[in-house]
Amino acid sequence: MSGIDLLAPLQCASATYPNPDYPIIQIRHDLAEADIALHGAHVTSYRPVGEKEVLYLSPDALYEKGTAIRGGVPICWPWFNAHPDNAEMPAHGFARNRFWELTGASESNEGAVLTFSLPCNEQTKELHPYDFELTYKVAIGRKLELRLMTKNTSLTTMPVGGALHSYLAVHEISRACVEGLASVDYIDTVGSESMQRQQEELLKFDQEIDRIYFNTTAAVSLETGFHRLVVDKGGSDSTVVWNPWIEKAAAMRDLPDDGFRKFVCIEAANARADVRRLCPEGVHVLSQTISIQSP
Ligand code: TA6
Repeated sequence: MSGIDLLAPLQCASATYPNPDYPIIQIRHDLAEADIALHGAHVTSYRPVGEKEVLYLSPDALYEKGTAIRGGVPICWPWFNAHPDNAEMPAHGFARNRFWELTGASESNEGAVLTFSLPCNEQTKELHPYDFELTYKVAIGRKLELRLMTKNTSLTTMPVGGALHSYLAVHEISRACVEGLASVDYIDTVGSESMQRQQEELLKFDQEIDRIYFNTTAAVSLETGFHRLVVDKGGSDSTVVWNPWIEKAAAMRDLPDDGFRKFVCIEAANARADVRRLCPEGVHVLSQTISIQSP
């Protein structure tokens, strides 16, 4: 039985939210199930029918206006990580910290498609002094397809950075492995000094990993211990891979101390030199497609 239950109350481990002011959209389709919080247009769960959950969602995630949900797919926009000029600004921009509008929902034999929009207003202009149209299309089926479309409706050129910051569930971090970045140069941002290095064949996890791979448009694969995921992208020449490891995880109030063992973030990004500059009426689409590789 298929269905899109719009604006269902949130049920989560840390609290039960009968609060209609924090709605979750629940998609139950013959091919896949997913949950999307209106806050941040935040996909918090995606599971093809007959498969295990693809996304990691922290059991300690906070569901409150202004705070990004820890896990799922946070939308980092219109900048990645720290604001380039003003350290007072929220990390990863403001799209993930406010309520979006649901502007479309449809379903077919292939799955369900939902469209969201983030209004441009005086509050956003205080953070990002431009007029824009920001639309997010989420297609749920045998794949999870995410498309973030930015249109510059200002009269001046607008910088657009960010990432689709996907938390991918793994059985045990020490057995997770990323393929597809061999020989790609990256910026290692762990520690006080960023270093440029080159990736060896496989990326495995035995320490904090916080890397911006640049000049790469390649799809990558992740061996999760549950399944092998293929993570493809568009509109991005930089891929970010992150795991906070022990110390950083212990310092995060919305992540269990051992939560780092259960996810790898693989992000389609426009980071550092890959920030786009949109002329008036220009459009940029950042996309990511996540699928389970069939055996
Ligand atoms: O994507 C990697 C990263 O930029 C890390 O440096 C870390 O800050 C992570 O994002 C999570 O950021 P958040 O603001 O969600 O805690």
